[in-house]
Amino acid sequence: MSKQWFKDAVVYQIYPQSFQDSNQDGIGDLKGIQQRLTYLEKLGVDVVWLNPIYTSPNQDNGYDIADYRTIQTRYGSMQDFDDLLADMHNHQLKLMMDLVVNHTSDQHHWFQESKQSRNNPYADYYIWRDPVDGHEPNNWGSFFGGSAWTYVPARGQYYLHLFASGQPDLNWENPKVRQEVYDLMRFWLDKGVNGFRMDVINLISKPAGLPDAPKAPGATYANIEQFVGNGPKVNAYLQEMNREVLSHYDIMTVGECVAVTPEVAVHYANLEGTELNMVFQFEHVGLSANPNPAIGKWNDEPIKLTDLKAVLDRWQTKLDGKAWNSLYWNNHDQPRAVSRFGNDNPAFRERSAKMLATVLHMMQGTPYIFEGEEIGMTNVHFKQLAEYEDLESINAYHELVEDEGLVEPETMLSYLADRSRDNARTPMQWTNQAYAGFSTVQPWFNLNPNYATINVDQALAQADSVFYYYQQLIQLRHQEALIRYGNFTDLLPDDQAIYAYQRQYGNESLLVYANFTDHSVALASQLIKASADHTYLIGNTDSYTHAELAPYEVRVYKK
Ligand code: ISL
Ligand code: CA
Repeated sequence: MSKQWFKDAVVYQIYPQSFQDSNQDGIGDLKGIQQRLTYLEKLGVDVVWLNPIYTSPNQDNGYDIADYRTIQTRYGSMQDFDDLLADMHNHQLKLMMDLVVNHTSDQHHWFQESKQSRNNPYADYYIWRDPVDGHEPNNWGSFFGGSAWTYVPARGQYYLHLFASGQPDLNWENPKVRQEVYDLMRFWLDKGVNGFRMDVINLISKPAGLPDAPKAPGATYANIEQFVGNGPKVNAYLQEMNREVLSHYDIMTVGECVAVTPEVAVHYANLEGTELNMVFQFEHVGLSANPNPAIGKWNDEPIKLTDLKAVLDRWQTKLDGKAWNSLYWNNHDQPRAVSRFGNDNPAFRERSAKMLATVLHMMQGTPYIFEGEEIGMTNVHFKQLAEYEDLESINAYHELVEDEGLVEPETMLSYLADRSRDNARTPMQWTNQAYAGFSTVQPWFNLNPNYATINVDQALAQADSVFYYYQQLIQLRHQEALIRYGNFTDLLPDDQAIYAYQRQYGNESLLVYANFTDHSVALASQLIKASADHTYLIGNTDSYTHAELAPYEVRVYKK
């Protein structure tokens, strides 16, 4: 069972440019991370997932890699990396790297060669197509706006980029490309890294023939999010990668999978371990997208609890015994959990952050905590476009407001405030001092002004802080096989206010009752009865015998 440790682990995600600056240039770096390892140890997490730190022109904050085997200078040197890895292992922390191999940067030397001609050694490393009637080969829109194709006169052809034009898609049909990827994976694994988070890995095999995708009325290009995922050869490629690389190391893998359903995920994350250990699915964070498909994810409507429960319940029950779940509320691409699913009003922030943490950490799967989540960091609530940094947000504003006129400026700013990826990317709030202890100079990206009250120092000084609550949840997971492996039943799937579920393992039982609203809600008699022979385990108030749940209250009972 030595290869099963991923099921017992809790992962902490570090967005390196926003975690800790050690050399006072305003950008987080590897030495900064090293300085904070005792903090992570105190929290009790087992694994760190580090977003990309490789050489990159940073068109997409490192998800455009120009050299897979060097460290981006602003983060430090390879020596700094080796030191960090060794020190993490000293602190009993494992390190999971970000593997971005659906695409490279257009600055990668493979692409620099590939674009020169149709007959150089790298000519088929990317996806090139002739123009059709003088324009793009199909109607695909990129995830970041505009066409997914860019024309290169030297070849008289277009190349495919599902993301920015600076992120050309690799041609996985070419066996040489696959071997290059396996080689670079071995490079990091041989250094002793403990796993990979694989960026958009279910996009590596494209739909056969690259046909047009359905296009929404009013849109210039087709939204391909539901169209390009899970292509015909993706399982074969992952099995090959597993045979050639993954199975030779004792590591953990999680594949970020766009448009993935439990039916498909049971293959990717199968318990026989022939592909990956788990996937990141998008169904819960994709709820309350805009009703107009041409506007895509941009909206500012709250999520309906019954919809949220339906999604999470489906993943809990359909993977049980067949595959393994990942559990997350947020990451570097998502708004902050407490702002989106809880309530970041000071009256409810801490209580709702603890409630959300409990609901997630008591489920079956491997929990992921995004930096700052453990102190209840909130969305930044920017008011102007000029405050944004993320190309997805900025491009979406220009396209939807200015080019297509589909959204009013004020409305779009409200959508961005609610959903922009930049909400996750403001620097970590360590102290209430200048620049929040992240740096001593103006950081690369604005801090959330609420660092004056929401910061690590404060959390460590407050006995009942969100931080110490996460610490307890992590300890409980480590102690209780019931929490790690028990099966899952939703006790009230149709309730609009309460999420109540049961976990069972052998003759042990766990009950979780959570109020997702800002008002008190009576507990159904069925729930009171169910808990009668259980004992109280953890919760965010001391009202655990009351017949109603206070606003955002959560209680866990065990038998
Ligand atoms: O961020 C998103 C939600 O709006 C998605 O469109 C996102 O781009 C998609 O989930 C893929 O994300 C991953 O690959 C991107 C990178 O920009 C993201 O940061 C990364 O997590 C391209 O490499
Ligand atoms: Ca720095």
